[in-house]
Amino acid sequence: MGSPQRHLITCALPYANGPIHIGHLAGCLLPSDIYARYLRMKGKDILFVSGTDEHGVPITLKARKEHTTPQHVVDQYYDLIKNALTEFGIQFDNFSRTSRPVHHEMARDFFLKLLEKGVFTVDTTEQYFDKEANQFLADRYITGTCPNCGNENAYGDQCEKCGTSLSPRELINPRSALTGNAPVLKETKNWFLPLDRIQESFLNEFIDSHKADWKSHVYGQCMSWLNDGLRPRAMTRDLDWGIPVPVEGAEGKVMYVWFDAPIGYISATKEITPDWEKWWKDERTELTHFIGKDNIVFHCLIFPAMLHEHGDFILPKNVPANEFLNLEGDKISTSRDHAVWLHEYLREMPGREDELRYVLTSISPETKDADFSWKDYQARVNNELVAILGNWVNRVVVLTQKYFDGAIQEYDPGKYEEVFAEANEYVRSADESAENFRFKEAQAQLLNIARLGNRFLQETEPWKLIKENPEETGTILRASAELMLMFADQIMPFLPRTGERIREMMNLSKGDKINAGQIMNTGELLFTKVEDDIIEVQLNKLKKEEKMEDKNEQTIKPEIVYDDFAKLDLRVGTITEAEKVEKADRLLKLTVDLGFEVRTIVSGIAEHFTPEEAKGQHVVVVANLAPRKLRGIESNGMILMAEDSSGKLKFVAPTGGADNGSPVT
Ligand code: B3M
Ligand code: ZN
Repeated sequence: MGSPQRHLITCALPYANGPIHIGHLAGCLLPSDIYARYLRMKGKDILFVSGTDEHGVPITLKARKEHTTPQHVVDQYYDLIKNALTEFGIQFDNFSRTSRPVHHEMARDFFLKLLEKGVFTVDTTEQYFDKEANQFLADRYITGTCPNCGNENAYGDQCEKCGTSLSPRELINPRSALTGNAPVLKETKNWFLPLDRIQESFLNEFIDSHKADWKSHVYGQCMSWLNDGLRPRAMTRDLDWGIPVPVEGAEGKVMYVWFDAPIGYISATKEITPDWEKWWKDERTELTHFIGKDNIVFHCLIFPAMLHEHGDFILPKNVPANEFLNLEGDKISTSRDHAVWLHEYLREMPGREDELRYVLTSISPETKDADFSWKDYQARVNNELVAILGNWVNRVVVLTQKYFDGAIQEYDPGKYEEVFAEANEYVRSADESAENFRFKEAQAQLLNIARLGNRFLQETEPWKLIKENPEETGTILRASAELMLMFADQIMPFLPRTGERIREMMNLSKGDKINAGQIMNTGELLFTKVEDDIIEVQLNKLKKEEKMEDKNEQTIKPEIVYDDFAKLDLRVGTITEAEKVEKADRLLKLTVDLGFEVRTIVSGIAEHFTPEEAKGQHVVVVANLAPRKLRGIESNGMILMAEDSSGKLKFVAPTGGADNGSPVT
């Protein structure tokens, strides 16, 4: 096989339906970034891609919950996610979006190729349907009791409690996530990937060939799927959000989100290089997918099946999935807001990016679930980063300043052979670990260089030696500086800011070596202690979130500035006419008097108000919202509503009244 010429590294595409939390970071974002940085550092030709997953039910459900459009949801979260990841130092070559034209085109071509090759089977089956919402209930639109563990809130595609992958028909007591109603069965036609056939012709052998080189939990999960026997899986859905299925007879259908999303890795590559085919079609590319364990089936079985059947593309060489990260002994949960959100961490603990990287790698759930706790975070930062690493670097800098005005001295490297041999051994073993995706081990090995550095100072005692032998003191500090530089360069993939800052302290640009006479900058502390109050604040936040749990399921939307608010033109109005919209159970067509003009507004409030109840109501209207067609009717604005704890909507109106057309400021 020979060694690979280039490395293509992918990280699972987070859904653009919420911000990033530490679970995402520990699951795949951080390990993929470390691996990419590591290979880059070794001078390999690499490409590191990811992006947001902008289709699928998670997006539309979120939009529904926030009374907004899926487009608005994905636009908002793409920016939030991308900014947070950049600030945190995840260094993608491309962080794309599956809503981009390049991706739609790529997914369409992929689908058509499979169609042309006769890969799909077409089948009409009965699927759950919500009569009231007039919609098929795919994946997460349906909830019910898990047949495996009894969790009453399992989804139609998966039980998040026990991790079992499900199909809607397996749920006990199914309910629509839209209305809560019991669904009915209705026939619909779909395009299936015949995984049963592909298992025999390809997947059994493919997985078997990775028995030795894949993580055992990854291989084990694949084998358990294969032992159960794969079944055909629908690659199309009756939904209105996603990539339209480019086939006659499939009008109104979109691609299954798990069909299009992994193709996003290919699109993200094509988007940034005309040379994209060499990355995807040449066997000398080594493809590695970083994911969390809930994505194993899609990356180890379904996507490889798609790639194999397509025929033009390479297959993943490894899929080093991580297990789950818990928080304070409890599952991370978005709906309960039991999470540490990256954008909040960056705001509340500025300058501490590398600390979080360090801790998350130290506890990385590489082979089993792990727990993040703030007390442990504090202990690791204070006892390891501050006491071992920070202290060592500070001592070397301060002593060099004190005895030599910062000038690094001449030395005879041969004299410290043993010390350097030990440090080299840590580097060698860290490399070996990193190459095998054991980043926790690798980082620990590198920290041993700092331990060695401290020990070296402790044993040679330059603060005593300076009186009788300044020359030797200088060579000890020089050897220490060399060790520090070695550490700075090797730690870069793990703690990039720290590596850079050590070089800055030594006044060395990237790639520079130390020369005698080189002047170090005056030191600044690399790390500061995490005091109890910082930790208390974080712990209280989690407690508060739990108390508020029932009352407030939603997280506050990302912060805006006054100018964002000032863009809204809010006006008081009166509903003068209201009627039902035909064949749309949720919609009312309203005529609203704004004083200076009369508007038609279509509003999704029909489940909450009869036309009679709506008529005569005072309301607040977003008057400058771009017009939008709903069921063929142009809607000019939006009515503000408040949702009470039972989910019932109420009109928002000025108490005491105000004239139609009055601005709301
Ligand atoms: N959007 C699912 C997840 O966040 C997901 C991954 C897609 S990778 C192609 O679990
Ligand atoms: Zn379950």
